[in-house]
Amino acid sequence: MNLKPKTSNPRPGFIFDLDGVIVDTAKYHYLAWKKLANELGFEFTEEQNELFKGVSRKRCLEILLDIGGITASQEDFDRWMVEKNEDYLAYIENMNESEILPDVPKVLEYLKGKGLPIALGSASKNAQPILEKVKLLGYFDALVDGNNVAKAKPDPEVFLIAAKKLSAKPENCIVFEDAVAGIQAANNVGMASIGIGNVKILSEADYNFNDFTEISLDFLENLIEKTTP
Ligand code: B16
Ligand code: MG
Repeated sequence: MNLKPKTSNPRPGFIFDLDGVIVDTAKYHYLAWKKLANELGFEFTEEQNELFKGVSRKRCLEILLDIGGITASQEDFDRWMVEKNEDYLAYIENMNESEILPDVPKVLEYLKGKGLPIALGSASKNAQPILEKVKLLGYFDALVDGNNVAKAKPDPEVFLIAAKKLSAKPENCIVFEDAVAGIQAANNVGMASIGIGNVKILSEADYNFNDFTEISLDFLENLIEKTTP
């Protein structure tokens, strides 16, 4: 009998960013930062808020203070970090499933149905309670968020930890991101990058979609074959 050794394709790993990909929490981050800016005596526009996408809370405050031309003591800095987060938590307190971005559950359901591993790769320290509020936590095999990483995107640390937790090789991972820094982080380690949002801003991504309604199941099927040949 000719017994050939069994070979199997490597498993793809799917990694989702949170804010701007799964839920539109950017508007709540904006309101909380704007409130702080106004209290400190200056304006903060939605356009400036674009700079804050995918960026850690600490870095956001540094940018905000630069915009306002404010030099803060360590004590003030720490107090404003807490204040912003408390305001943000108040905004998201009543979040529910209605705030999931369109067709995200369709994609998660499809991947789950195929038994493919899914991770979260987010800069937010509030990721888990948000996933609980919108009732999507059960789809995720691993959560990697702002509490688990030392280096911010575009450093790939968050996605590399996620790949490891999914037992997937980086080159077999597929990342959904709405921030340029996140796309760069995925590209830096050879992960397939899918930009969700404005193609002009996310032109470095391997694939671009305005949102998940544009992502067909055929596209995902082909992508899985390409990523795990
Ligand atoms: P938190 P993501 C990021 O989440 C947001 O895009 C960014 O605006 C925010 O400052 C950062 O999380 C930290 O959030 O204050 O909740 O820890 O897009 O990487 O999922
Ligand atoms: Mg994001």
